[in-house]
Amino acid sequence: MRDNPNNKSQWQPATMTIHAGKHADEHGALVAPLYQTATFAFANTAQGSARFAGEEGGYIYSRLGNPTIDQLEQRVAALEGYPAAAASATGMGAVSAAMLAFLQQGDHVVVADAIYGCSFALFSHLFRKFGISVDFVDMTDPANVQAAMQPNTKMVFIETPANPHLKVIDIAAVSAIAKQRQARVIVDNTFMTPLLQQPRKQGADIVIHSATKYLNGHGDVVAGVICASQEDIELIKATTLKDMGATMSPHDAWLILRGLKTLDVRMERHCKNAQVIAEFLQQHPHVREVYYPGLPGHPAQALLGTQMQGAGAVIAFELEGNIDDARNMLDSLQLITIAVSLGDAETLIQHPASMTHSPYTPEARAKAGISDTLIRIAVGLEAVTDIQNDLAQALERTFATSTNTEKQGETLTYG
Ligand code: 4LM
Repeated sequence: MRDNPNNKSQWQPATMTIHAGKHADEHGALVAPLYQTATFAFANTAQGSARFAGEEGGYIYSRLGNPTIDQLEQRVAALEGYPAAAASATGMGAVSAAMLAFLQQGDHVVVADAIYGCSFALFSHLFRKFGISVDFVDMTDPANVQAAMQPNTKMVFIETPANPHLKVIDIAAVSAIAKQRQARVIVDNTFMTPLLQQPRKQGADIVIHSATKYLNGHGDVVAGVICASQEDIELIKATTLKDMGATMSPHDAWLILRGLKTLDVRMERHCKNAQVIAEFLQQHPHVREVYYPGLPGHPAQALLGTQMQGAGAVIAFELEGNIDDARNMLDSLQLITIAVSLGDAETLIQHPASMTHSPYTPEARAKAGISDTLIRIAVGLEAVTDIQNDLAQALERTFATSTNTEKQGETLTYG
């Protein structure tokens, strides 16, 4: 049997997506075996108690550890450049487990103002319920982070590029501010993947992913991953993950290991397709504004090539007209699927104000610049001309019949 090629940090990322963390298999299986088991048998009581006491290595129960999940954790940790990782049941499981392991009543957290809707709900409702105060600030200006820091600030949470309209935050600048106060910096790297951005290089202490998205890439799993130092991961695994229990299933880990093998080629195609679609939307007469880091003039351009190695494949755009036009445009699509999520082979489109960002109050949405005419498209892997043609026909159909630019349309009030 050849050497276990674990975490060969000199490999290129494309090689790591296929080989990092691979365990040597006694039968020589090419693909990681799926250990679809809840529990592991002990040879005797002495072994069982030694494992529980931490005196002997080995598996106990799949909520505490599983060989298939271990391989995934080691692969993602290697890709992100951290010593360790912990897999979780969902991306939200990763956000909550990674943060609550280090927070307690009376602590304060600084959070970017535009983030995924359920992360907003977690911070603005649940955290507050347990006595953790939160300030949401526009982190595109790091001075706002400096102004929000308090003596009890323990964590700074960044999403970049941010959901839904791709605000880009300078991770190094925000990390430098957080470090002055010994606050941990946590970056949600879901939109970029470790192939396009490795926040550890800019000073992030913890990186989380919704592995539901690009890491898995095939729309058939809901999952998350946390990457950090060995010490931080041990603490997260021993507390919030073990006892709150949002751990990953072995089958999901096995599917993500399979999906990861094509991450490099998928991201290349995703980004190429997205650039074409962003440019198409930008020149369209019924599109008022396009938010995509790959377009000239986007504030992210200064960080492209340094913090970000690519612009990703999520685009947000402001349609002319009102909410009825936005809805009509989505309902006129024939190829593109109306669905939340991103990172799948299928191009997905959604209306943030009434879907992913409906947990925001209308005031918080307005403050974060998430309007009723904002549309988010997660560009997939189809032939780009087919994606573009579908958008073109839906826009044409919407505005050929629209009288809505004259009237107000409904204003969303829920949240
Ligand atoms: C969506 N997003 O936007 P799970 N972090 C980011 C996300 O976009 C998401 C999560 C965490 C969407 C889901 C419906 C930046 C989710 C949460 O869904 O818990 O794996 O990830 O469309």
